[in-house]
Amino acid sequence: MRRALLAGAAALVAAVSTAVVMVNADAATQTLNGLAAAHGRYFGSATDNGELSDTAYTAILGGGEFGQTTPGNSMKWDTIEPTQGTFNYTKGDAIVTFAQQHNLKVRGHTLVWHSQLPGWVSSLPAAQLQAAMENHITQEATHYKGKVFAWDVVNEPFNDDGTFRTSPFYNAMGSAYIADALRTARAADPDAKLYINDYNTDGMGAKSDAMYNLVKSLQSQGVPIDGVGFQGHLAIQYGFPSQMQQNLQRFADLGLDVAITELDVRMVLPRDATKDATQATYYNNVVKACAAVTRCVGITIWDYTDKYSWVPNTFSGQGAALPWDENLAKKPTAYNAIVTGLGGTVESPSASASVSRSASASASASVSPSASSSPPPSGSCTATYRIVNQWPGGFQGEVSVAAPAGKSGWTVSWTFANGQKITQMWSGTYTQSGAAVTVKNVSYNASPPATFGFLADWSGTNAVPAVTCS
Ligand code: 9MR
Repeated sequence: MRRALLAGAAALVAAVSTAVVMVNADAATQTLNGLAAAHGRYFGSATDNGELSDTAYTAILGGGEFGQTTPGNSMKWDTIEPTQGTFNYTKGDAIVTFAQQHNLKVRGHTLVWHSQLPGWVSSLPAAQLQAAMENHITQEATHYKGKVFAWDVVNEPFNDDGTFRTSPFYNAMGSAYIADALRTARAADPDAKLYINDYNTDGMGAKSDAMYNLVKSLQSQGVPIDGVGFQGHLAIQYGFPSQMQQNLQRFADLGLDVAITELDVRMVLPRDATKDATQATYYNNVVKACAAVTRCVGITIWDYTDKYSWVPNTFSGQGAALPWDENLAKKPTAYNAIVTGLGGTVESPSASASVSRSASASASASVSPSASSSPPPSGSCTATYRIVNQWPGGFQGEVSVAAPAGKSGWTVSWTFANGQKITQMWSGTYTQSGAAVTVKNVSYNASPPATFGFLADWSGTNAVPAVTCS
């Protein structure tokens, strides 16, 4: 894989610099799923029932680019069991039928989730919740036995700070509902891979630490769990998740499959070439992170076209998150970044102006950032501090460190102006003396680029400090 990537990157650089037509025998037949399948993985897209009557849309969904699909809504509790004991599989079955006709494997999504729950579940007395949950799982997983290869058994069990999210299930059973759900799903469909799935767990951080600890604890109790899903709902304005590959790897090292289950990369509208190029590097980096982890079994984008993206309905003024635009046209930047991330090659830059632009974006994504035109002096480094998330009393921060190739070992320092106090750090070791903070690398990220993250307390004001790096 690494050889193929290096070869691809070298070929791309050659094509860009010489503007010679790069002949690629596979270009005509290369698909995202074909490239993924060459490494034993799938590349898929979510879909939904309303879209299946859009023939231009289904021509692409079922036309070979994808090898897997996930129903975006049609297997959720409110659709399947809208009133207690009455099951309606019509919508989920329609997706399965389409998938079977077009050679798409189906991930089942999702059996137990706090959202899209019918009112009757939330109104049940706590004492009846466990039986209702077990019945829902047993009925639905039995219905789809042999038709889905994996289930998101439990979806989004955590808050962003890593505490358990309250839900009717948590309120009635505590976190034990998770083990019970997994055991019930295993009994109903012993062949399906059983996953827990969440968002904002893509990189190292408090929330992914919580998922890691949960999974280890489930394993130590003998609870059936086969995989962890990382949704991958990213936004270019919030930065790329910290140490994504290492994060996926630590879960894989527990003997689990991992999967990118709902990938999209949104931006503040309108689109422009710079935002598209940044988005392309995000797609490229996610795909490369998965490709580098042997047990990363596949990648699903959360629908393939902006025409049917959930983003604009949820985040006002944001969108353009997917590799196909709202007219079902491929965006060369994002699409080619996925292709190169999967080890494929892109068309010659002379083929079209837009492909040329995307080729350079993909090339820079695949080539070491130390190739930057004005590198800082040897031995120096730069650090960028950002607030990832903030809530009353607490915040999550992240600092990325960049340096010319060859630097080994770094120290980042700053002085808080408003009494902030670090409480936890990952991918760095810190000392805080009053307002002064000093952070040094850990063994595995001594050579930049590196990123570390932390949780801290704050009150009143939470200014971004000036940061130095040496
Ligand atoms: O894509 C889904 C969208 O159509 C629904 O309106 C929304 C309702 O919550 O759910 C979307 O899918 C979510 C998925 O089931 C779980 N992770 C987050 C996804 C985006 O909200």
